[in-house]
Amino acid sequence: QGYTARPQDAATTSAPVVEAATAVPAPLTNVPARQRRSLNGAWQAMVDAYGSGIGEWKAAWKDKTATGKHDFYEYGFDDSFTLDVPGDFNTQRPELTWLEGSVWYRKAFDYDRTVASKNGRRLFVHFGGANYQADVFLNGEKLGSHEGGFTPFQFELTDKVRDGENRLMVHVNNERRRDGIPAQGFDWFNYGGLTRDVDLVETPATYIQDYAIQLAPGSLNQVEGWVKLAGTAPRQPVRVRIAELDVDVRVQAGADGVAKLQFQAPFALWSPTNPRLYRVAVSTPQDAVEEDIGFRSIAVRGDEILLNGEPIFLRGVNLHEEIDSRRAHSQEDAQRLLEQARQLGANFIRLAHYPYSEHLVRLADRMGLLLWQEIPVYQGIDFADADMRGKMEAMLAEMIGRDRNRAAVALWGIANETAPSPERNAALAALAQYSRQLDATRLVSAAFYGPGFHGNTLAFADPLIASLDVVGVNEYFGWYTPWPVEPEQAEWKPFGKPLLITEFGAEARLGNRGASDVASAWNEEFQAEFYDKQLRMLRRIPFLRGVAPWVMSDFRSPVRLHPFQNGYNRKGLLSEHGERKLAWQVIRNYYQEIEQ
Ligand code: GCB
Repeated sequence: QGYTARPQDAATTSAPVVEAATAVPAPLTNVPARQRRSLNGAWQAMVDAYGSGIGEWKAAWKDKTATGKHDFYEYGFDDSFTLDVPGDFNTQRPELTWLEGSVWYRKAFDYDRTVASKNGRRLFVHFGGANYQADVFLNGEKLGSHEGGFTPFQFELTDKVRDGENRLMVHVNNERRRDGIPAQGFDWFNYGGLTRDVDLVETPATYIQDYAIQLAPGSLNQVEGWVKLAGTAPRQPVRVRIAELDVDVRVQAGADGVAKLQFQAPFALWSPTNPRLYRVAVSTPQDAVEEDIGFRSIAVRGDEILLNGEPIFLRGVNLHEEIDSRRAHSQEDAQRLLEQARQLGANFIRLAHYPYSEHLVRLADRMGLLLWQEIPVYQGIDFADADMRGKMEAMLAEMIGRDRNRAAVALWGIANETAPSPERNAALAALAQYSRQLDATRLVSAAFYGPGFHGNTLAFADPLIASLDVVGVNEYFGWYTPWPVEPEQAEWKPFGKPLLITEFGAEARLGNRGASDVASAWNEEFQAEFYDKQLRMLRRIPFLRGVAPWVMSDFRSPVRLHPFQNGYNRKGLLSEHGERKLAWQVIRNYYQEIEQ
């Protein structure tokens, strides 16, 4: 079914969650370091707006070609067009702009099965992400399905791959669904397709599936982690080396393939001002991977956030994974997005509202930008749906499984603006717990919409707060809701936990100029004044530990109908082309003031 079963015990531990026997194996971590062959590039494609090829009747996945005189099939790739992978399909051909339906992709590859099987090699196809539902076939046979548009998944081909030419086919459907995550309503463009890298990955019979090599919570020099092997012979010696620090640790994996790890080293700690990474090598007698890992501690003390034991203020900004009005997907795209944040003076980014490409997260590690990464549990999720918990947990596990060794990631966001209800409260409290079980080294947070004024007081209550380390508040005083008092008069009631203002913003169209008190003019002066007023309030909140304006750049959103919006949410500090609005400088100045 594409997602793993929910572990029954919710105890907090950083040990890996052992998969249920029937579940699809978790994807390999650190794919860039594996022996792999990229399947990026041109794929043959076929548009199937009604999704009619997936059933038994038309069965496009059988990928047949007519031979006899009376033989025909109502599908065919051979004379079709191609789409670039990775990339959303909507922006590659004008007739696909508004498609919310199915596209079939096909790619041929050659494989030397004889050599591989002689050497006991296993073969996987790994997808960085496909929005939203993907059904994957090899040579007319189904490998499996995956639900969720922003997290990685893989299928094993070892027993199915042929010697010589193989045809991989993927049916990707991006219909918005009532039972989806996100559900049907969301304020961004529903880019569909194979939006991220696709790789063939070869491993030995028993391979290094995943590992956690991070500082133990509360420690600045002690690593507590694990390495998880998958395969037929999981009892193997495991070695972890960090040459620069003279670390050479040998441990033994048990029958479950898990080797626990513990060592101390005099790390130069990772931080935004010194994003130090160390080359870490993990090996077994059969397998070996390496990558650069940063070591740092992130913790909460009362209402403070501590980075490496020191209080930190998060000078943030929100992003969408969009550039040049398409889905961003490459290293170059990531570079451009993160460079904008750096120029703003940010040390923190909220990756709204879904996991981003691995390129971006790895680059944030190197650039020293702290991240909040979240799953798209956004607004109108149907928490009463019996399958919802399993889906949320699968997405969380896939996100954490990919990025648990990234120092940049400081917070896991489990939800954005969900309405309290008994089902929601129970499901998200369990999800917060599951997040700690998967990864005890990150803070758990969620963003709430609110709060409301009672006289001068801003009081805010939600049962979910109790389950979180950090509280994220999205507020739009001066835009969606009027200021009932002067900003300086606002008194925030403490939560006893750190507060992040995870969103605040107002719309302006680049180049519209005029009076600063007329929202309906969509002008830059109004937006700049909005931020001035906000900062007059925010500067006075004693337990405020960070802010993130909504949003870095104007982004496409079909729910934005005004002619000035023209299909874009215009709350960007930058236009969709990267041009600065007046508000950009207001935030830039604020961040310079904080830094000094
Ligand atoms: C919000 C949402 C965000 C929207 C934003 C807006 O509260 O979290 O996804 O885009 O407001 O502009 O309305």
